Amino acid sequence: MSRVSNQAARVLGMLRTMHVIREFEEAAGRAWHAGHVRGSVHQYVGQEAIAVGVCANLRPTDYISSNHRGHGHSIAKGADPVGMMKELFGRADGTCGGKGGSMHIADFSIGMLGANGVVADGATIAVGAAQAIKILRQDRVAVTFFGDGAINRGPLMESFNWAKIYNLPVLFVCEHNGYAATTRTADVTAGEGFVARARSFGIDGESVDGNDLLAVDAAAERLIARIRAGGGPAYLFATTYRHHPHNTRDTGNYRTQDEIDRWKQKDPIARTTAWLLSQGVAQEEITSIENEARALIERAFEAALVAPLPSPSAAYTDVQDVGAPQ
Ligand SMILES: Cc1ncc(C[n+]2csc(CCOP(=O)(O)OP(=O)(O)O)c2C)c(N)n1
Ligand SMILES: [Mg+2]
Repeated sequence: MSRVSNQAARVLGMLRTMHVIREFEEAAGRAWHAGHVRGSVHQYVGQEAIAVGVCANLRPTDYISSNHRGHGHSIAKGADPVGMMKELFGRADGTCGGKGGSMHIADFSIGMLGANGVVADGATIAVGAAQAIKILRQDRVAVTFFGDGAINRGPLMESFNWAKIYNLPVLFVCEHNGYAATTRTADVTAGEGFVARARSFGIDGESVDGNDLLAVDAAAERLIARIRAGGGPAYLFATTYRHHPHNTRDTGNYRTQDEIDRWKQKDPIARTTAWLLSQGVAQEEITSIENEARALIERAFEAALVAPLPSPSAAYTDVQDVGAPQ
């Protein structure tokens, strides 16, 4: 590596993860359109700086929970993209044995408690984990990623309330991309809005430009340090944009091309790259991490194509049946 500051070296590592996420998401979209993936795929392209900036401040023992747009969160927390691609393809050696698919990737070995197809329900899981951390007196934090659409769902309100009442070590990360599927969230959010909603439960934090990796990283560092020190729940409100439609089934005809183009100019990867170049990182170094990410995901795609499907008998394992009659 060329001689650069410690911060530039850290940011270069984060850029690497952002590229892996982007390549993964583009490949996942191609895989869906080619018929290799059942259900639908919600791509995280454009939002990478949030998952990466937050997870860079977490330890392997910390927990995250996620939503339907969870691939980026999983990769940022350390999940293996090859296992994840196999999971999307429903293969036996996928992250969850091929039984979860895109919206239910979980990997407890790295503290990834699960993506979740039910809007806002991931928050309840993180709060439950944070409650366990507190009861067991562990030195851990839990983070939950959710979209601006979750702001109007009851489970999130219950999560805010419970987290505050019990002063739990949990960071609520709202990824404000302006839309809940085809609906503009500002049009359907009553009261003072997305930040006031958390504040009404006594939970405060920071609002950041979610496409600015350095800003997300710095805010997450401050908030997570406060939580670790016993400060209780905090809120990170990050504004961003998804480049693709809501999911691979969506035509996306409720957004103008002009709006999409304007946001693409604020692309978090391009901005991070520009910052690194200004810090003296060589272009070749950046190109090489980009190429490595592409090659990794190409390998993941090829591996997923030839991986075995689960045996039919696997349908009867991993089913939660605690205490049911024999
Ligand atoms: C309880 C519930 N209601 C509706 C849906 C259908 N649905 C899936 S994603 C989504 C929009 C979510 O928007 P947001 O939380 O802002 O996340 P984004 O997709 O923008 O990342 C909706 C309405 C659902 N999955 N769960
Ligand atoms: Mg949204």
